[in-house]
Amino acid sequence: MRVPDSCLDELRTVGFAVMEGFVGGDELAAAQVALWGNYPRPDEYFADPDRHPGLGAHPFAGLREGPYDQWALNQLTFHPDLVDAAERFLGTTDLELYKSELWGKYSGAADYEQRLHRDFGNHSLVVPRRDGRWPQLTTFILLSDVTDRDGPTALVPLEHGRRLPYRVTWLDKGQLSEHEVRATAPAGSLLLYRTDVLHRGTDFGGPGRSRFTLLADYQVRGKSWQGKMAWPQRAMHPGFVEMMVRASVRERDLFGWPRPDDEYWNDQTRTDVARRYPSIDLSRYGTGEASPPAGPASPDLDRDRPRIGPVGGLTIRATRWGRGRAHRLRRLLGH
Ligand SMILES: O=C(O)CCC(=O)C(=O)O
Repeated sequence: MRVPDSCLDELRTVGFAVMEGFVGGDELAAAQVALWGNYPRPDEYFADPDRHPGLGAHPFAGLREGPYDQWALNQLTFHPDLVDAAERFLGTTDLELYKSELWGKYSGAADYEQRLHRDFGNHSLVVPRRDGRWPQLTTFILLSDVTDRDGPTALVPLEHGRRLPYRVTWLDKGQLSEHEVRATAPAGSLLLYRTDVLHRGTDFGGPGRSRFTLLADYQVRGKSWQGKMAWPQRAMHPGFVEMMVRASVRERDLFGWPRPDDEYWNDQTRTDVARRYPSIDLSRYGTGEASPPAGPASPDLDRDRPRIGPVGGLTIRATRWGRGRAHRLRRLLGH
């Protein structure tokens, strides 16, 4: 479901927002089933936790970097409504998916209680700009219900954290706890927050509980001081090959794939890339077709741009890329 503007406004002003019903139905069910290709089901785990020592080695032991063997999970990390929300929040179509992680937690496996921190510590070499330029968007798609007893993320609205300097250390235990808001929501919800917002993981409120989330983070493409994962380092994973074969030109772009008009493409690279990714459709690469160009990197600049559309229910901005997108959409929709 499309992330409403009110959610993105909240993200801008409060620093975080929770949207219920972001995904549901078959999409959510397929992702939930796919979890069991990566983790033991909760009843299996709790029947004998000692059989799964790896999950309790430390609080981050349940983290799995993308891609995954399951398309149902991979595809959620660039769900069209997530990309659309990232485009609107970051104010540009020139984006990259800079991290995906799956996180399974089981009560008693580890102590998940954290102290408040901001995520820029390991998402950036420097610090966020306080004027909001080049923000990073971090998201959690909840794949299980998260009640107060299921280790919800606790977040502090920006107005209470803003005065604290941008340190990369964790706050003292209990500091600002009176302002914490817990992101409780049903499975299928989306938690969005910024890397300058204070937040922390919390522990479970009882035995036999578990929490499963899929994290997908977006930023403006090409800022060398920001990021977390290097996709080439994950490119030999079979899930990555499947993702690139099934993804659209736009979706590949989110991973930093060379754009259709990049001078990288020639007969040799098209032939050899097609060997590396069997059955990939490279027909649009190296054909002189315009690439998704760099949009403005400031939300304020982009928000003021004139709009084309709506086309197929989407409001598209009158950028070069927007015009191309509108044209392709109209062709697809037959008008
Ligand atoms: O798992 C969570 O709810 C938050 C975890 C977190 O903030 C972190 O590890 O940086």
